[in-house]
Amino acid sequence: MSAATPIHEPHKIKTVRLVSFPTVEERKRHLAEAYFNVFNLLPSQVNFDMTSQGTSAMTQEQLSGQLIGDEAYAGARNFESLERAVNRVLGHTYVCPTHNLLGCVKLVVATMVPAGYEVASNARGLADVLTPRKIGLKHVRTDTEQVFTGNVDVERLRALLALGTVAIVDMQAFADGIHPFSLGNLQAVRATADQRGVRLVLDGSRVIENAWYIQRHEPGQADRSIADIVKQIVKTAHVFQLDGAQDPKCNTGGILTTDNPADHEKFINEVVVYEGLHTYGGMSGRTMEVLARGIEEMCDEAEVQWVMMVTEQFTQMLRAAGIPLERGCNGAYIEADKFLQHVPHHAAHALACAIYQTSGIRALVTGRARADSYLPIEIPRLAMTTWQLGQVVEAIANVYRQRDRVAPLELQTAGEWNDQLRFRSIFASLTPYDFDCYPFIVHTIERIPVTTREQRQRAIREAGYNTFLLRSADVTIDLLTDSGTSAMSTDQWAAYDAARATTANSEAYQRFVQVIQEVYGYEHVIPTHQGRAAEHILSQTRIRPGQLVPGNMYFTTTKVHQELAGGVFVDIIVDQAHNPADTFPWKGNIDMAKLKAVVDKHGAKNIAYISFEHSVNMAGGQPVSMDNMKEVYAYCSGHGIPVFYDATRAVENAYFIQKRDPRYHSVQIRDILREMMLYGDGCTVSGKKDFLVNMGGLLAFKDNAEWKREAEEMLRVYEGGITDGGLAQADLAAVARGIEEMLDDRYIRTRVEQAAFLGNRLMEAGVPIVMPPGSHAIFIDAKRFLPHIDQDEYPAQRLASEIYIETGVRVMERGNVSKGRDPETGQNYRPSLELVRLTIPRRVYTNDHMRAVADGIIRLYKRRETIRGLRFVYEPPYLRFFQGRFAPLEEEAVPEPA
Ligand code: P61
Repeated sequence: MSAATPIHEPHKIKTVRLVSFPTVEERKRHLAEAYFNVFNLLPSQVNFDMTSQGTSAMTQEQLSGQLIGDEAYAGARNFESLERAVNRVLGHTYVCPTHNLLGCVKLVVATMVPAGYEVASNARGLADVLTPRKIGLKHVRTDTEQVFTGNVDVERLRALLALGTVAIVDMQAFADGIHPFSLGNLQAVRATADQRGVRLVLDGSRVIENAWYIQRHEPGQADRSIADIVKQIVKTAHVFQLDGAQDPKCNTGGILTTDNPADHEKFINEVVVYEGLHTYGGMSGRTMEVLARGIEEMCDEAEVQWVMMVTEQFTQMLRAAGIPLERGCNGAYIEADKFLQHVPHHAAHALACAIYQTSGIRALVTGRARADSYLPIEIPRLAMTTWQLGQVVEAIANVYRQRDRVAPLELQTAGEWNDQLRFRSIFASLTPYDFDCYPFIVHTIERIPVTTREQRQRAIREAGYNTFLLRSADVTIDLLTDSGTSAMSTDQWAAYDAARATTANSEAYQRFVQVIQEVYGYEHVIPTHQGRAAEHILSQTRIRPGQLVPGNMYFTTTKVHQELAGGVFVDIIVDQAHNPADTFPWKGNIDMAKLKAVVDKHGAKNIAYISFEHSVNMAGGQPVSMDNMKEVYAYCSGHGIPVFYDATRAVENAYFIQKRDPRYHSVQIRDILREMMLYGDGCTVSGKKDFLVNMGGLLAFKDNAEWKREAEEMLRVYEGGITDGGLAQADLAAVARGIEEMLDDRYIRTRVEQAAFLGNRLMEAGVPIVMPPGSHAIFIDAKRFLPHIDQDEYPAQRLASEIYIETGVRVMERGNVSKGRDPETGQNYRPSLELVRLTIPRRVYTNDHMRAVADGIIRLYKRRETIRGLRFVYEPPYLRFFQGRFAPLEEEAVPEPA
């Protein structure tokens, strides 16, 4: 099992939760209002909440369980799911549900610890709940172990049990978050307990992490799976208890399991007193379902390996920065008194305040106010990327460098528990740390398939060497398109769920219109189900047969609709756009000379409109400059020619203006976009890109009511109602919310810079890509990657399929196959750009995924001479790239089976 270190998450992001980044001034205010106890801060005041209980990202399957709770008081189906999961994964027969881990402790104490008896345990933290119950805790952890520091000193335990005052032996997996036990020690404890007829009760809330340590460090365990080790751990205990908010990644809930019917009967008789009924135990049906699915999934080998690697790296990085700590199962436990040697009291609280003040991170001291001063920096499971965690490390190192300046806290209100403490303090002058990372945490994930080379070879052959025909179930990282593939946010989902369905007017429609009016400055807004629907209506209403439609390079669907309306597309993009190696920063620009030449030759009245695309897709995601938009608009207005934008990726274009045009460096994206749209008369948008939704589009006009009226006439016939355009109201609501989110400067920067990250890695290894890296995609220049393959042997098509075979990554051909044949000559167009597009979905993949993509392509590049071309075996007449099938040239031509 001790497989190679994972190189990327074995999942992609399905939904995100947005993070706010309060300013230093806001943080100081919040901290003062919180009495310098970060417990009192609200989640909205915190950027990263470094706690792992109930904060994990779930799988989409787990989340969907939330909707099928049957909420029956007795005999709920969800309880049956829970029983099945426990039987299968943990191996115990009987399950008693509880509202959470405290519920478990309550039942165990009530049924197994008579008054006057004690509990022996390897966890000190248990005292927090035993002391108030007047139950003594005998600490039996050994202090001689190096790795398995949670092991019990078996001799000491035996002696203790001989006294006859210990009611149960309690073992915690990863005791107090820091101390794992070994399987050998667990078995020895069980044997010792059996000799005395005492129950071994195991708190396995972090059983996964403990199992990983056993797999990694205990002799003879390396070849076993986590699932196998977990089951053995559980079966070694008489009673197993599990906090639903830990390893099963639920937000609450708990279970007590056993193979002993008599123990189980005691539990379920107590459960009605304290928790609920034996078939729900204080959990809602949905919680039981989410918990059941969490248990089913929690031993996934790839996921466990990934999570534990991330945790180890995180701890190592902090240690490398000199920070005194213990590595924990779920993060790093900083030794605050060593960190802040000049702070005599409440060092962990003082450190928590300093970290929040400088960076907005919350690290929390929980439980009873004790003498030890650990400040745990826990990683919420699967919710943060390694990029974010790396910055958390930097933020803490930033405090460490100026630790002598951290202000002590003066106790104002004392208390037994950490949450009760209130302090007075001053704000030390500390240099803040600014995050530059994704402004969201992961809310749910979707696991991604892992395939072998043989499986991929078979899959691509079955798909006729066309990546459009691959099943997504065979794809590990899907870079086919950024269209409709975004991860929605929880706010978008909330808007989606709240929208009321109707075929008439609605709040969702009104909000949609209002947002577009505000953000784009266009008065007339028409929803469509996606981009090509808007293109259809615009082309049909605004082109007279025979008219020209000059544009900055074609897009497939746009051009098709212009031609179906009788228009003739004319490419007037700057020459640089056709040269992949040219590094001109505005390769999306319209060439004014070409524009004027068309107008001079054909006359303004023979021009339908200018089709002006932002962040030009086919050119490699290349932006248009603000000056070019102004110039085109000024010229066209003077000649009575309308300018219609394809604003599908306008926000990404706005980011390039902010980055590359010094006059806009400190202008917000929202304002840049608004100015861009001023230099147009209307636009079409495929909402499946910038808008961060999976479906939607629109057509809008700045002020021409007659154009709107004509468009709505068509809309009713081809698309749907004028207040929905064929979309569900819920989709419109998600779009309206997505438009707000796309304008976050921090988001759009990380979005576009992710493409640059991928591009730079490829470039450094010599892989020829379209320069400069585009906004939404990296385009590989197949002509230079495979110079030995003639364009009529479809080098980009072959390269796309080879990338899939090598890496499991799906990409898209954009070259000779996409461009098609000249209807006059029947010959391939052989366009100057013969490209493969690696398109990055929004908020879905991390930089770790991108690194893996680049490394795979670099491997392929090193053996590029071995790659040959393709021939068509099936060629459709229109948009042949979607359905066409190919065969490798190196294989004999055999007739296709009928
Ligand atoms: C894409 F292979 N783009 O990039 P609809 N304008 C622009 C687009 O990028 C765009 C549309 C209009 C896709 C999907 C796609 O040959 C293909 O919402 C600049 O898809 O109708 C779509 O918007 C059309 C991929 C479309 C293709 C056509 O992946």
